[in-house]
Amino acid sequence: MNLFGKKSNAPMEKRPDGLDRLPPGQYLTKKWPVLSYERTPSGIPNDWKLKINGLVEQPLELSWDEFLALPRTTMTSDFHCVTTWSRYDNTWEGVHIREILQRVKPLPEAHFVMAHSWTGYTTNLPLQNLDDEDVMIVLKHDGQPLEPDHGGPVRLLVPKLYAYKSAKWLDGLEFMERDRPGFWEQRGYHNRANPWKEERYW
Ligand SMILES: Nc1nc2c(c(=O)[nH]1)N[C@H]1C(S)=C(S)[C@@H](COP(=O)(O)O)O[C@H]1N2
Ligand SMILES: [Mo]
Repeated sequence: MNLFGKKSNAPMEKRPDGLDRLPPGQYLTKKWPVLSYERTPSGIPNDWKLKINGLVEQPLELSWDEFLALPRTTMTSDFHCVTTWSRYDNTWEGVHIREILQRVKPLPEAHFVMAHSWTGYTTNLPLQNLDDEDVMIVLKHDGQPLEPDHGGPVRLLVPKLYAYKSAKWLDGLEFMERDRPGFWEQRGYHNRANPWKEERYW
């Protein structure tokens, strides 16, 4: 049994690379729990801008309307929380991270990224983990606008890492040469967060 009163119910499905679809120590839920340190903000700030800066050739500040005008992608992926729940087959709509990367052009010395929320939350990850085929800045989940509790109207999504790397209420991506720990990474969560290696805590 675990926190949610359920036994592990994982079928032994495999990914194309041979790893189990369900990472070790995880159980499946159909519900979508909410996990936030801070209170859900009452809405997006009037002066919200997505700020992409640091070690990039072309820093970018997008207003809400400019962000909404970017090309959209829809993708389905699994979501894994470090507190051991996983939710399969989430359909996400939003802007693919490569739409952003191709515009700002990270410099060769950019190796890490800090994602920023307008609430003050931060999370860090290697550029290699951000620059991936399934990473998006999302606006919709299963066809509905992303709920405020889940980071609506706009959050980062990095499906291959534990969900604390998927910053809710996103307003910035900062490209860095050296790694720096984000909010949970300073408070005991693992810096890398690979679910298949159970990189949960330090
Ligand atoms: N801004 C912000 N983003 C956040 C968090 C947070 O506390 N604040 N928690 C992280 C953690 S630990 C998890 S598990 C996921 C949870 O996302 P959910 O609440 O949509 O399930 O959001 C991540 N992003
Ligand atoms: Mo989490």
